[in-house]
Amino acid sequence: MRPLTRSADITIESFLSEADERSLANDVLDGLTRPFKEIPPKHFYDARGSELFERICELPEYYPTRAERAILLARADGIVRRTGAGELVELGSGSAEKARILLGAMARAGTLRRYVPLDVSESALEAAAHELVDEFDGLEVRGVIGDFERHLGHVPATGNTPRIVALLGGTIGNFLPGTRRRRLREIGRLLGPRDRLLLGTDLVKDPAVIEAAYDDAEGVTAEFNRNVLHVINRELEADFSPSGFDHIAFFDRRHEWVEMRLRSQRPCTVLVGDLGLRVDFAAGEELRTEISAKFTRARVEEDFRAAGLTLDAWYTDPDELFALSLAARR
Ligand code: AVJ
Repeated sequence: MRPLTRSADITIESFLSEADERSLANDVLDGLTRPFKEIPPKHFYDARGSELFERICELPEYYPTRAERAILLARADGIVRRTGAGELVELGSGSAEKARILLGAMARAGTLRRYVPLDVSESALEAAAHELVDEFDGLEVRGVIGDFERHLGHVPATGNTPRIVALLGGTIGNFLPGTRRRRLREIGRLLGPRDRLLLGTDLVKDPAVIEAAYDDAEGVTAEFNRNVLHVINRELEADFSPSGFDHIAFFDRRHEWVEMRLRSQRPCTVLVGDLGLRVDFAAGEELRTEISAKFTRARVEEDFRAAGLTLDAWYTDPDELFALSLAARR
């Protein structure tokens, strides 16, 4: 643990270690030596990947960010009234744009006390913390630099003020069903009896709408997808040729999730220098880079139930593109 910033209102601590830097190496070693190659989506997000993702959020085809924001704007006051929350714990806080809406509602209700962002990006967390303490009088920020798959134990315990633990943006959809329920159960352990989980989930809809959101006309998502190859090249001394891979995105109706893949145009051999690994791709062979699950209310309720949680409130936008759920520990 390394205290990075300490001012009157801001404390930021890092829990990233050498073990975490091995995470990409381990995932590449496991994922590229399987019969069906796969790299987990968390490795998209270096500085360039995060920038590309921000651009995706503004694309006309990519509806989830706007839909979720519309729900938050319409419902934040109601959510705060219903929960009495004065603390927000946000898992994967990024630029804290959504937090601002919830913190604003807490300020209006007169309950606002503390914001606990958890994110892997130190720079994003620092910047957000300073902006928010300037904006909200008396706000305390307790930042945790880490990964919510590994560092939930460093989130401070719940106190006297009811809190909202938020996992927004549809991030939960990146996990396969079993892992998803495990993550939800772990997150549930952060909840006291009066606390609530606020979960953002993209909803099942016309596959054409979903597929367009993951294969935009401008090609930003394609570049975002290929970015994982740039990350592997740089971090592990690999020699992928990103332009030799086509961007694939399709809605799997049976599993109700979007898959993104990278398809090798030609047979090729990739060397991953740091791992002493040689990986062969056949012509047309695909590497899975992301699943993004789409939900129905029933599916969310089943996942909560299996994770020791229970649905308390369900909010959607008028077009039912996206949903926010409040859940309590059972
Ligand atoms: C950040 C995981 C919610 O799944 O929609 C956007 C990532 N991938 N376009 C999503 C993403 C392709 C996004 N999440």
